[in-house]
Amino acid sequence: MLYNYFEPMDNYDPSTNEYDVIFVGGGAGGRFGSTYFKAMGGKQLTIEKDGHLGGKCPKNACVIHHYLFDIAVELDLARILDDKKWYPKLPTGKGKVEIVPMIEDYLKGRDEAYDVMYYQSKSQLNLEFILNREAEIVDKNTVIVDGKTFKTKNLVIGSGSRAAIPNVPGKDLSGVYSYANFLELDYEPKNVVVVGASKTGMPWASFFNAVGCNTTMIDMNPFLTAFNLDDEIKEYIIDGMKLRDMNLMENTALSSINGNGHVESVTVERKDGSKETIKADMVFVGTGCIPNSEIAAPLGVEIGGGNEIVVDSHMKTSVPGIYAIGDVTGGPMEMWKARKAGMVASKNILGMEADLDITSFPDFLHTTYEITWVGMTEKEAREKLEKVFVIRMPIKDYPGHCPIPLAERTMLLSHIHPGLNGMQKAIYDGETRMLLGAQHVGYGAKDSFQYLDHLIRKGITIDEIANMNELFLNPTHYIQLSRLRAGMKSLVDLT
Ligand code: KPC
Repeated sequence: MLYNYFEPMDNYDPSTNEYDVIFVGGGAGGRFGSTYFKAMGGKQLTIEKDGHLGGKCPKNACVIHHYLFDIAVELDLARILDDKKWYPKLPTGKGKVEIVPMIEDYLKGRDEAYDVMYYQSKSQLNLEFILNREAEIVDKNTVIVDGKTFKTKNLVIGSGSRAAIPNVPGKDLSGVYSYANFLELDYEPKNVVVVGASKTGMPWASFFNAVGCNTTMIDMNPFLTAFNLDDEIKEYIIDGMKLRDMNLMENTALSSINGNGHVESVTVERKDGSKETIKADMVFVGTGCIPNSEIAAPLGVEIGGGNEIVVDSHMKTSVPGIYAIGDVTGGPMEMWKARKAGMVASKNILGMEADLDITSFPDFLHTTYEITWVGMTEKEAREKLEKVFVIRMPIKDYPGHCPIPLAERTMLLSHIHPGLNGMQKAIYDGETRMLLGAQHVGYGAKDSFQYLDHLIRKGITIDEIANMNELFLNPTHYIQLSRLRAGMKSLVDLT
């Protein structure tokens, strides 16, 4: 290891009289903003209160989320094929697999990720930074760290967000977790209630179920309301969770968490007022995040109703010279937004006008499937446009079991358990022939959705997609399915 992240770590030139910009927060926004600023020739300093760069992504958010997803996918296949083919029999009953050793492995890997962040930031990107100490913001041009004063022309706040825990009785009992303290888990839960069918709640619930916990997931709204997916895709996702024996309760609110010291049960209330108490030794809360704007409030910047720092598309706050980026500016609390916001703030500070557009973006969600989407749903397209053309797999009215879609990771399911091998569709404007949107449930498509987002913005047509060079078999079947219809002047659905 290159450094000890429990110790203060500095990498700055103490002779600097004044910086062009100080970034408060060395998470994704601060690190990418700083890097862009430096690359454009500006002088930056990044101050991070944690002992590492990269923020919550490597600490307790994106990376652990994907780590648990990967394990859930492996275990999902092992459960589907338990004691069949060449799969061994899982431990008794539902086959509880221990979580704590997984966390131990994760923490070892995390140290190395921190180390890479440090090495890259210092040795490759030549960033100036201070780690493991709080920044005391005096005014927009003055920041104090450990009694030392740093002067700056501009300030960028990237102080992130924290887990929002519902204010219900029992919220402070031991056994109540969110992403933020999950890595402190030191026992093996058996009965887990996940609160919030969110981007965090869904994968964590799927993970708990896959390791063999009796898992209940509740949400006060109908499931997946917040996600821009067609109903048939939502049904496929939820049916997949039910098939795997999860207890799913939508339109159900958390009333209280009960126990004496430790969680023993959870009381929930349905929309019709009926209540139910569910046995639980763990509650996992996935009900969103609150921006950490408190650090900026004394500066007089406008704070919104969700505790976020209000910014314009240039990442400017209401106070000239103060910018804010990432989660602290509110939703969407996404990696692309944090990093791009850092870049946009840096450009604007250096006089190159740039805007952050958050109106549309590709998105994803995990259960034991990877779910990705971009652009318009079929429903939205049909409401807005005269002629809509859709391609879809599996084939809706196929009389037998449809083994397609099939590609890496679903080959076995396609052949042994057709129906579990995913669902996908793409939506075109039948008039202009332009791609409007796409949705995918399966594996391995997430990467391509980043590029699909870009291609949709560029106005890619079915004819151009039909002319692409596919790598067959492929997780998204969009190229070949589009080509099957692209010869038609007037497109006819292939669903
Ligand atoms: C994958 C990994 O460990 C890095 S987490 C990314 C943090 S940053 O690059 O600052 O957005």
